[in-house]
Amino acid sequence: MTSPSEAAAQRAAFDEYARERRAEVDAALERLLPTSPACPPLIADAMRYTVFAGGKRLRPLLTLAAADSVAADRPWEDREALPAACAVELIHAYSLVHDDLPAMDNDTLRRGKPTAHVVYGEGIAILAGDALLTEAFRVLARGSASETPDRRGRRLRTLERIAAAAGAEGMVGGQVIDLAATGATGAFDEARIRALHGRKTGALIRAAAVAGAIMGGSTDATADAVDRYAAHLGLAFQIVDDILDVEGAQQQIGKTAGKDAEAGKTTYPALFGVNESRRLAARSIADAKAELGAAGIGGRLFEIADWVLGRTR
Ligand code: GRG
Repeated sequence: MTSPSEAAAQRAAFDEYARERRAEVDAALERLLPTSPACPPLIADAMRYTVFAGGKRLRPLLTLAAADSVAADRPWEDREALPAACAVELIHAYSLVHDDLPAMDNDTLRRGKPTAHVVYGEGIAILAGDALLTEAFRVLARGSASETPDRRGRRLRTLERIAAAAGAEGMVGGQVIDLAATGATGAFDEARIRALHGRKTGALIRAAAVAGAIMGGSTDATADAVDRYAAHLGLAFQIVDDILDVEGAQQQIGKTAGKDAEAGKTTYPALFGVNESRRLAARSIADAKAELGAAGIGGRLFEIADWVLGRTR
């Protein structure tokens, strides 16, 4: 049994770990995002506006924590997952910019700030999303003269996995299902909501974690266990997101609250109520941790699971 003081110390250590990894990611993103005069200053600004708007950095944290977990005996300098961590965050940023557009969710507020198309206009917001997505694959494609064949192979597997998660078989496919279903209240049962979320939110979360495992040098069996962990985690993340949309004060979640209900979207709280949704999220988190336990994977992925369940924004 963990005592309350031990639990507090563990939480503080995790907070410190997350802070350090976020700083690593932020510094790397700052380095790799294009600047003027290599590109027009307007697009450089619009890309940075979204990337540095205060996101939680869940996906890159997952990438780095998965790499840490499978390569715990190697020093941080040896870790090779940072480009993949940045790539998933760039893809995430693109997806939010495009999701907020008038043609999609038509949202004017995200992370407590006006959305990119409100600030830069629709045309530049579309192009900023395009450029963020493209830049992600540039980062993943970049090798080095000293790269070993093993690392090149892992990098290409990572690139392929992230591309599959972002495209028509993953996030884009999920967004298509979501667009088609908007307004069709009652059309979704739990299996269909799960399938929707599995693509729209889950695919990139899974790819983020698996990318870390691959770049950390894990075996296929360990990467598969990380994948199963992240599938449960992604579902819990989405259920919590749905609950926050019902319960969260706009100020706290930083986006327009109650949008799901207004748009007639079928969500977990709409299907099951808030209390049962909370129970389902907790069950998914327990399932996620069980996958790690069964595969003998330690490290920060456990604490990320707790953080996802307890998050308030
Ligand atoms: C436009 C192809 C395309 C896809 C968009 C991800 C997505 C698909 C839409 C976002 C809509 C949404 C609110 C989904 C719910 C879960 C989610 C992805 C929330 C936002 O992710 P966070 O909370 O964002 O990790 P932060 O702000 O922390 O980076």
